[in-house]
Amino acid sequence: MTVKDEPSTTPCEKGWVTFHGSCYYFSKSKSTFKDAMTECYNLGAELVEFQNAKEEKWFDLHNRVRERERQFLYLSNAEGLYYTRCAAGQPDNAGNIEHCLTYAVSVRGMNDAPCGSRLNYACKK
Ligand SMILES: [Ca+2]
Repeated sequence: MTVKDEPSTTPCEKGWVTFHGSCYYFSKSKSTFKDAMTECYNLGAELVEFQNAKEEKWFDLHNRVRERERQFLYLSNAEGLYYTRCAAGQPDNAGNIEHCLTYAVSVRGMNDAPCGSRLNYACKK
């Protein structure tokens, strides 16, 4: 879905943050998983999906310093994930209704959560 037709040295648009050749947009509002996916798609991006531990570390640090949000919706699809590190005890599919993945800054790891939960999200392109 992501179209990468710009050189990695291209600066990100206003409101986006650069890291390793990608641009990140941190939502100011909270959305359901479905709405967040649509929002990112409309911005020509996708929900954030870490490719490796370095990216996760940067994302985590960035949020601690600047964004102060506790949990982010995270891209999860049927194609499998490149990189996941779950928080302790997760995924637990609590109540049998947690079918979407989030990144929990507070515990530095992934957590499964209900898809209808309204959370912050980050788009990446
Ligand atoms: Ca959970």
